[in-house]
Amino acid sequence: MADLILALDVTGREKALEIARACAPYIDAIKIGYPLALSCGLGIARDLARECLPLIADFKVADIPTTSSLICTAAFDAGFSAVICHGFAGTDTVRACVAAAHARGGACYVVAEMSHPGGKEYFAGGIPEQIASNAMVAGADGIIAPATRPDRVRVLRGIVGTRKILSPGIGAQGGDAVAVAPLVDGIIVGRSIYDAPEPAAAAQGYARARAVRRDPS
Ligand code: O7M
Repeated sequence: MADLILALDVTGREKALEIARACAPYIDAIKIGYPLALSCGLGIARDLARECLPLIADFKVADIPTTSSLICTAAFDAGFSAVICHGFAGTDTVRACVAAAHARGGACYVVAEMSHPGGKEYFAGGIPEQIASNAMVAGADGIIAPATRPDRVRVLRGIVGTRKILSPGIGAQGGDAVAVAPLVDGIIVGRSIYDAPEPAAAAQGYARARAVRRDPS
């Protein structure tokens, strides 16, 4: 079973709350990134708390350890239950993010490889494998790996074992939910839900992928 995570990349408070409310019965978590947080402020986490779903702060933190820790702590203090950081900033930065997360009973996920075409430019040549491996050493709860490249998800699964893989790139970026869901712990879907004529119906459709059984390999 893979969770369905809604990437709520809209830029208005009322629109965000309306979509979250409509989709809540079909999703397992909401991921909030810069578009919503910068347009509405971190207080949006308190507003969304009424849906009683885990809130993931996707700030792709990638600074020196001290600054990264401060960013993560601000996210947890605002009501988020997980943060996402980049792995390329180094293992010390990842350790700082993990420590900030675990100090508040939260989780930290590390971007190991990106889903867009340009993601192949620098997330290549063994770097994603190294990032994933370092994330495990740093105690991260899981990684982010691209639904647009299931073969790469399989390779990274070999490194992270039973720790979580959350996978974006479904729908609008071309990734297939049914193909990727058996490989991961969470599928991340944004535009194909929030830009749909009926977001709730779209979320309900993607929720079917949650029932796909995990690939035993
Ligand atoms: O379904 P979409 O394409 O509208 O949205 C995908 C979401 O996943 C969006 O919030 C992106 O910022 C995010 N994402 C990627 O699309 N690709 C990546 O490689 C990594 C992420 C991500 O979530 O990183 C944490």
